[in-house]
Amino acid sequence: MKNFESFVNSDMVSLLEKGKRDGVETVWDRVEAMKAPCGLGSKGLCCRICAMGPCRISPVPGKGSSRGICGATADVIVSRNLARMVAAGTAAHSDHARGIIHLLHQASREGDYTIKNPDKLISLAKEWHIDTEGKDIYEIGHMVAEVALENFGKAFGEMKLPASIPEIRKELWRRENIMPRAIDREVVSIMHSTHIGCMADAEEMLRMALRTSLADGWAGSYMGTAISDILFNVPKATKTESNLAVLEENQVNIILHGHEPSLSEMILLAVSDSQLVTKAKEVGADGINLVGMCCTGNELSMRHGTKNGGNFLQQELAVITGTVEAVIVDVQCILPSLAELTKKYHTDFITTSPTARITGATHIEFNEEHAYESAKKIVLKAIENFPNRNKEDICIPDTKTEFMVGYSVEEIIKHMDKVANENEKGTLMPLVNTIAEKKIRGVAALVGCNNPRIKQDYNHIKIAEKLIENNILVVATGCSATALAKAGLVNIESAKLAGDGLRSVCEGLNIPPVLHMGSCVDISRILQLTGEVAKLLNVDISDLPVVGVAPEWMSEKAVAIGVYVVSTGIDTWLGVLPQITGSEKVVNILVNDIENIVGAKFFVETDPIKTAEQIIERIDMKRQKLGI
Ligand code: XCC
Ligand code: SF4
Repeated sequence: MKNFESFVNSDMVSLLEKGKRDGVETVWDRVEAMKAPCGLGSKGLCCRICAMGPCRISPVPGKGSSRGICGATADVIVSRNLARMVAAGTAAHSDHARGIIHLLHQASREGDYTIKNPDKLISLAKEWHIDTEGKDIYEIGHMVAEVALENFGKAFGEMKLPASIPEIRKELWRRENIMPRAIDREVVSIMHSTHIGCMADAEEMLRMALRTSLADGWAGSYMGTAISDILFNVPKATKTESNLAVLEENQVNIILHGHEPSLSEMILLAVSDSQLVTKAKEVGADGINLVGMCCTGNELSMRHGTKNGGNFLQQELAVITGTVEAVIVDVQCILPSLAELTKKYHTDFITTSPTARITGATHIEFNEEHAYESAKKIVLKAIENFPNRNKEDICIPDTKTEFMVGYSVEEIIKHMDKVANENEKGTLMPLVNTIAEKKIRGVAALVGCNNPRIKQDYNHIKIAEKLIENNILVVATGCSATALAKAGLVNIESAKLAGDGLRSVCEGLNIPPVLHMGSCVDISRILQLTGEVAKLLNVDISDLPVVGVAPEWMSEKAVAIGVYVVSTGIDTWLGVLPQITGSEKVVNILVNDIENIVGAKFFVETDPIKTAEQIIERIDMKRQKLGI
């Protein structure tokens, strides 16, 4: 490996050099060892769903096989493969939500999990026509949880969707037969239809994918966020720091990585347990330093201002610093390589969820019935590991960045209330006005992962810089939000990098030009924002000057997200080519024809500057159509 700066920011180079010296392997070594990706797989042309195969379709017409052994064409195979990615992504987000809903179901006044935001609970109960009159808040919580759980396996009709969806959008979904029925049912439908000998029509296959993805965005993710807010509170704007320099030389460093707030909220409590803090001092540390990573990092910083160590591609680098006593993980986006890597250092690698057990890790199952006790046990293990640190061989980079976080829709409204007219208080109308006055030209949602095939964070940063310079407000979640936070774009001072209009809005409201709206499940906050704005204007979401961008995506969850964002009526840019180019038909549906179905489409563009230019053009076109 030669030029480290071609795949990470300069502040991470020292860690890659240390890794090299330590003789350990990282994701970038494996990218190199993998050489060029499989040509057929990249195009989506490989099918292995039955034992007559695996079958591969030749990408060159007239050369090799044009059909699988069952007769499936390239269109069929590519569309099936894509639909299965959507089903997997939907399953991941929604199963996360199911876990949170179970917590609400078990929440009690005396228990480890309590209801921190009764107002949000009551408003959700009212929205779902649950009778709250004279009932105890925990009884209401129990009932809301039961109704929420029905959304997974509802036997008949449509599922319960949020009030923030404009009626006109729901009519469109019904008309196009993509109105979701129940989360589990949609996932199962895709698994059934992609079985050998079922769906062999690319367009209908994709329609099922659209329907499933909507169950993810507007139900799985949406409920996950709402009920997390009910249990752990609605995020408020707060300042914190990002990047690996938040690791502390003289403290027990714990990296908490994964997705579900059920674990992270308890670990957060445990690290301030006085007995454990005393214990940390006994082993020679100054204290316990909890550092979030990936979406768990986002969940923690959103609600508590916990420091964020970084995004997806920094999990191995964190270990290489030599200062991490434990990497504690639950589910999703955890590199299994951590098992090997942590063995080369003193770091304990602790898995906690039966959903993601990893050979070579220490498994301490997190027991939600005795959550606090479980969390303390896990933290204690980290503390006991502190004396094993090799103090002679550590490397903590020095760059860390302050950023603002916590912009739930509720918090955005609160900020705007300070300047709103009396009759517009408590609404998103001030945002609508700034868009109508062209101070804000449009809104871009930057979301999704890092992908080691792209220089870490590069696309996220370039696109965001260009957009805010052109008065486009950026709202960000997931690893994208962390990338932008590290780059210094998510603080109040960065308003000076924005165009005049956006800058004046940011200064007036005291907000950054890039609003950190949370984890990937929290993209539902962005859905809520767009739905409510569309309702205020009495238009469809597809009429708004709003776009989605996933500049460095890699996961199946990101595929489900991209598809539900487009199905919601929001044009979406992908910076990484999806594995679909083996079917001209599938490509054509996604970048063209789908617009006739849902009023939005995909754009694939790997160049960040061109991406931003296309977005600006498209936003201007939407404005023109709206007559603003
Ligand atoms: Fe995972 Fe959510 Fe992607 Fe980051 S952005 S790599 S999915 S942690 Ni969700
Ligand atoms: Fe081959 Fe058809 Fe079986 Fe796929 S389903 S592996 S294309 S025979």
